[in-house]
Amino acid sequence: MDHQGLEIAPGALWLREALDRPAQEALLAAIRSVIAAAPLFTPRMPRTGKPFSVRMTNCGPLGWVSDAAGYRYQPFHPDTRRPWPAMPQALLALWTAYAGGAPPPEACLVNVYAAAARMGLHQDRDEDDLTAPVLSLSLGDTCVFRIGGTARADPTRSVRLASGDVLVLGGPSRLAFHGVDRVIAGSSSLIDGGGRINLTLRRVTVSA
Ligand code: MD3
Ligand code: FE
Repeated sequence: MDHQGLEIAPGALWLREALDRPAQEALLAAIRSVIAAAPLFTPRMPRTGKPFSVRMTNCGPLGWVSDAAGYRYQPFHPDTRRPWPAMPQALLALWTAYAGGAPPPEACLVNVYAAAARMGLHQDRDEDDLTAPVLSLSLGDTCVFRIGGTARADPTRSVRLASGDVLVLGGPSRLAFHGVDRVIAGSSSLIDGGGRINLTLRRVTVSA
């Protein structure tokens, strides 16, 4: 696991095909077991209750959930009320390789995109520790990912995130606005029936 990466925004490192096909297949199988234990759910916007187009679940000690009551991290699944399953070892290995010595990740969000799903431009700031980077891994169909600056009106650039690509968002990019404009159907053979899965590893709490 050694990769130079391309800096697509200050502190945002794009590691193309950081995982080869066999490693992607192994990780996909691990994520299928996560989903079997912690079924996908549809997050909803706070207040309005409007559903996201992405479905999601989590693994690790904490999971991010969103419903009419608000956004939060919690240690259990919102429907089953059971603890989230453990993070696959392969994800912890990626964190060790690329997160620059940050304390271990506590949450891995699993976002599942059908062909028409997208994610509007947003910032991720629900974590208490905003000094650790976020690490993202893409599986399946390529998407058009957009990243800007720390103000919503800042200029953006887009890159196509393909299966096996890792993004490390540290430094100023940790608070950059970002989103997924669209998924390119038919661009990968990894997932039967198509679609895209994105995994984001996060440190949530400030370690002692
Ligand atoms: C930049 N996920 O889960 S991954 C999210 O493809 C999220 O599912 C997108 O945005 C997805 O919050 C984008 C790349 C990513 C993830 C987290 C970031 C970029 C980020 C946090 C801060 C800045
Ligand atoms: Fe995000």
